[in-house]
Amino acid sequence: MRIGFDALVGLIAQAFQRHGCSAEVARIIARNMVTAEQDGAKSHGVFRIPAYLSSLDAGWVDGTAEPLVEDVAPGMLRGDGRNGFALPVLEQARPALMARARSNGIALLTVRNAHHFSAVWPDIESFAREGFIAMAMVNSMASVVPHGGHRKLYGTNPLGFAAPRGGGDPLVFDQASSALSNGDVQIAAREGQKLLPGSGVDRDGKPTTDPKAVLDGGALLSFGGYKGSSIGMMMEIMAAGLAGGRFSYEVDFSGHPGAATPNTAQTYIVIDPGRGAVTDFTLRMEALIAEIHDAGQERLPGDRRYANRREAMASGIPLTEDEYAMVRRYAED
Ligand code: NDP
Ligand code: PYC
Repeated sequence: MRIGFDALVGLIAQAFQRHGCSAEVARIIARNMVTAEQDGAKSHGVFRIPAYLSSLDAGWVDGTAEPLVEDVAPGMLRGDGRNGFALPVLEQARPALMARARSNGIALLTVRNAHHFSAVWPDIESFAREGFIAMAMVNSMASVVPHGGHRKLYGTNPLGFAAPRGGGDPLVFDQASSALSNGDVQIAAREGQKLLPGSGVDRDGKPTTDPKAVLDGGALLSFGGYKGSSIGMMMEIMAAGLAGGRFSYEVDFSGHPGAATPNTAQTYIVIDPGRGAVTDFTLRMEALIAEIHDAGQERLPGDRRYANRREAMASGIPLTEDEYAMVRRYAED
């Protein structure tokens, strides 16, 4: 079946309000989740509803938290999620962040004490639509073994990057620093698929391609060996370290059965490319992209999502009958 964006947001927001979120927070999370679903980012779409709601039910995350955003330096804002979700903090800080980037050339927002449980491209794509370069750095809960190590320490810690183009959709990539995200491991387990070799280890530290073994006491590996491991480390430093939040290994769900969302940290950097050395940054972007295509790379990061979005905007967001039934159940129960 297919469903319209606003109708799906309405149902999901209803579910979140039923589970203790304020109307504003419910709307922000629901819009974010439907944005992911619309783009075919299934690992962070409606699939996430039960885990979000069980975190709320466990009293682990405060769905009514009022974010605090402090002005600490001309190019720096400091956010505190007050144990709520991260997205309301970014939403509150967004106008000031853009104003600072315009006046200073660059602005940075740190967010501590906040739960980020989604993809990061929705956080930054809109900055690029306003003409900015933007980056998102997020740390998560321990599920990745540092390179050569023997226990999980880093989160799957995504890095997002967005830059404006000379027309059309911005160039955006958003990638976990692990071989794959926890969300995709869960989907692979549900669908009986194997993981690629080199993705994870089982509870004894032995390489495995079985997603259930990774989830059942095992761990993920970084993408690209020691290089990806260093990116994962950098996300810990740039998110938790800089913001004063929890490192991924400091997230302790044990007192809150059902808790799933990581209470960690995020850092966003927004840059005005007009302050760089070129007169028209987007012309340089187009020159680079033309060369990338000429060199043989057809698909750019974001192309798949944008194609899904166009189709969903024309014909509705595709959901399986099971997904739709799940959404309705949570909205109406
Ligand atoms: P993928 O490996 O699926 O994709 C990573 C990036 O590469 C995307 O921008 C994707 O574009 C692009 N891409 C994929 N295949 C190609 C290709 N063949 N050619 C060119 N570009 C390509 O994502 P991950 O599994 O690493 O991460 C999935 C999501 O999980 C991310 O959105 C991330 O933010 C989220 N996540 C969130 C966490 C959190 O703590 N909040 C933790 C970990 C992950 P496209 O999207 O268009 O396919
Ligand atoms: O898919 O790895 C993941 C993830 C962690 C937090 C949110 N998504």
